[in-house]
Amino acid sequence: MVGALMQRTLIIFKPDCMDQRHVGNVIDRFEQAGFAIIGCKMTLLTPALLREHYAHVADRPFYPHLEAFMGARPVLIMALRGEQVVQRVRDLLGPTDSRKAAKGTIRGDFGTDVTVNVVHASDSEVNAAIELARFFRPGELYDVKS
Ligand code: IDP
Ligand code: MG
Repeated sequence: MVGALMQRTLIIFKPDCMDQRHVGNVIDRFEQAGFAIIGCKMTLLTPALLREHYAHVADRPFYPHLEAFMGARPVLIMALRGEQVVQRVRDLLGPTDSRKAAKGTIRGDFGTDVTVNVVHASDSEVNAAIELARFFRPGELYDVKS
């Protein structure tokens, strides 16, 4: 499609999403929106990796709680590709605080609070590139056309 803005974004299915088995529901929403899965792995996020990934909040009082939550169990990490996928996934998630997220959004339907909020998604195209490089080697992403 001429002029279509194809992008990639980085998704983390957070420990609450894994424990409560909402992964399938969340992937279904991404697939229904037309996004393609171009990479996937499962990993236990280390304190060092979390401090890097969450550097923008690492000096906030809640950071130790966030690090403990995100490192509590192995999680699925996924790369998605699609038109305007960065902002459109953020729209599907809703705001950071699940309690303020509208019903029909992923956080509004499955989230608990401001920390325990189901899914991480990159917030800009620049950060998506940085985050994808943090979690995937180039050969681990498959830029399928569909
Ligand atoms: P985002 O995930 O909606 O992009 P960020 O501001 O990037 O939100 O914060 C990263 C993560 O840190 C959030 O998803 C949430 O888990 C946690 N977090 C953000 N703000 C707070 C807070 O005020 N209290 C507790 N945890 C927070
Ligand atoms: Mg963020």
